[in-house]
Amino acid sequence: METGRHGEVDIRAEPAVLVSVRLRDDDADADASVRELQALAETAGVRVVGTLEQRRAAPRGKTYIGKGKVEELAAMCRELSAKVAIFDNELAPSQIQELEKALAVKVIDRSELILDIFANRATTRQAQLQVEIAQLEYTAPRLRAMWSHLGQVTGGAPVGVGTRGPGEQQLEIDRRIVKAKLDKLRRELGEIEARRSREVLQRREEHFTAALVGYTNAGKSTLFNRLTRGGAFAADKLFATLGTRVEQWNLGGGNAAMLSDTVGFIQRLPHHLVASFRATLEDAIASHVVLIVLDASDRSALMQHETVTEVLDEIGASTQPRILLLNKCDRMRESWIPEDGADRRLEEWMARVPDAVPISAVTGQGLDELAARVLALMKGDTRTCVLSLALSEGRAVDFLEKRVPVRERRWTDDGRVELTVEIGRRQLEQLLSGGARMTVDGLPAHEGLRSLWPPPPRAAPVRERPHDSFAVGE
Ligand SMILES: Nc1nc2c(ncn2[C@@H]2O[C@H](COP(=O)(O)OP(=O)(O)OP(=O)(O)O)[C@@H](O)[C@H]2O)c(=O)[nH]1
Ligand SMILES: [Mg+2]
Repeated sequence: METGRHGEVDIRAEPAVLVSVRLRDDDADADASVRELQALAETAGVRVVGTLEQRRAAPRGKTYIGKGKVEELAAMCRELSAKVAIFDNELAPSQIQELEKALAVKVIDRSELILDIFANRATTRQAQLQVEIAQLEYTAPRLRAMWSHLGQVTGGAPVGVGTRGPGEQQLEIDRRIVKAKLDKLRRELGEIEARRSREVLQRREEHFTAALVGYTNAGKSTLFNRLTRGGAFAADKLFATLGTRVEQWNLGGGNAAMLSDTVGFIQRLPHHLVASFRATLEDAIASHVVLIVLDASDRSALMQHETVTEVLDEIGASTQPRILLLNKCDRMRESWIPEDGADRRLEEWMARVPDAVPISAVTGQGLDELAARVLALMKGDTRTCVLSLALSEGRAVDFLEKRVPVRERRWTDDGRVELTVEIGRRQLEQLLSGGARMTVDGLPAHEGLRSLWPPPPRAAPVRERPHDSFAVGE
């Protein structure tokens, strides 16, 4: 079925002009935005033949850009034989209609471009469904504009409030078809998500989980492949990764965490996509620690960092510790030197976020420190205590011998072993939640745990948050 994307555009086939309107006099941001639109267009396979920029205090209602600019753009499209104009700004359906009429080319906006990239990249069923739902939701409101437009060009009955021309009837039919299709897709996606959700929670129960998150192209998949046995697709493209991958990450000393790699973020992500991809980000939301991968060599690193922390807060990944990784340290020098010639970017980041870790996923710089930091978080606060276990608790004894410094061993006559260990809180909790039976300093295990790490005198008031069930018990 034709979903009414105001006439399907194969944006890869036709030469395109990029249009960027700067609403504020904020050059740094606007430059980054134009560069990003360019990168998005390249990723989508668009052949860009020209770029038009305009400064405006506010968008002009009917066509977004001013009348003179519309004429200039029309002339530019004619001269360059462009068939598509891609706007960096979000356009209303009626603005697209007006612009297409005036320019005689296809007009799409940034959201639609991103949706197009996602649609071409989605390989898992979950990602495909997410994209399809977002596209239907995004284009459904445009149906009215499309049909009223059609009414005019075909000379059909005028379509306005209170009239029911042929376009209006068709619109109703299309709406119903779209709604039925959306219901069906949402049901299928719901089933996949429920299954994934169970997996995520189970993984969290059984392992210490770390999630790589960050702006698109920051180097998450490259880092993931370096830290684990790999398998993630990494490329110099925006949105190379659209699904989630999880692999074991050896932290040293027999300790391992489960590491996840996922879809990257971008500023002004179409909000339908955020909603659709929330489930893909579930690993990050539920993880014990969030590792923010930042391309510190990128000129827009500040904006990218802001975007990432905003999205993390928005999706509810705000209870666990975050570690900022200043990636691509190896190419700081070659990437860009500030005007005064002195590159102090790393120092500035370290001043801003003192516990950030400079790394390079390519050369391996800083990755030992990263593992040590995550291991420390995984162990939690350590204490020395005596654990007494029945010899039949083979798995637990094995865990302790492999992962925890054991200071003393004593076998008692009643078939038990007493181990004096230096153990982290999380490790002890993990043993107990795995069903190990033991005493801690002669006390029943949970009582012993509480006496080693007494709860704070009065619990802080619990704030209502949708994801409190995932809160980390560090
Ligand atoms: N020089 C250098 N390049 C890097 C480093 N890390 C990643 N890259 C390059 O950056 C590009 C993007 O890497 P990816 O790992 O695909 O990035 P990503 O964050 O997974 O991107 P998305 O999946 O699109 O969100 C690739 O060309 C990598 O080779 C690094 O530490 N140094
Ligand atoms: Mg990736």
